[in-house]
Amino acid sequence: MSLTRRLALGGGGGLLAAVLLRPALVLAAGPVEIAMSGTADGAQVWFDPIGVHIEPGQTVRWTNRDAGNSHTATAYHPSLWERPLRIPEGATPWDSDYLLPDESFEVTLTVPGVYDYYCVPHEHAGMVGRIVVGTPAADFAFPPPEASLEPLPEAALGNFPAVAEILAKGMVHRT
Ligand SMILES: [Cu+2]
Repeated sequence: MSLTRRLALGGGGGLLAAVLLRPALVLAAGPVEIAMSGTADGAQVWFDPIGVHIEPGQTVRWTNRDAGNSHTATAYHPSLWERPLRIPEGATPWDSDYLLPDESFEVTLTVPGVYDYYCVPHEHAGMVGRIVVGTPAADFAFPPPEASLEPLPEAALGNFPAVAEILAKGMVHRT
């Protein structure tokens, strides 16, 4: 920390100090919080926000705020139950395993791109979410899924917010 302070005070290093300070400010903000929620009777379940935009190196934290259900946050990846790849090539997939009420799980995303994830027991109820890291190309699309992998149900596919909406709003809440 003293290095940054010295540069800021030293004069002539103003631009460099600004560049060095920016990541520190982002980290000071802490993880981006995503709640796992549901109605009391369990009829509806969701992630909120369902879409978030972060910068590379930021951390996302899921917390189960649903007293009546256990949930997971699980990346779409062939290595996790043979699902289609819906995170960037080379990024590390994650699986929170079941989170009981008030339990949390966090992951730090460093590879820019689009990350789709789901809740294992509630994917068919449309409990999915999307994280955009950095700024993907305007014509971004996931690679076509291999036929051997289990495709996403319609309820999941229809729930992902558009990348453009996430970039424009920073955070997309469930409608
Ligand atoms: Cu769930």
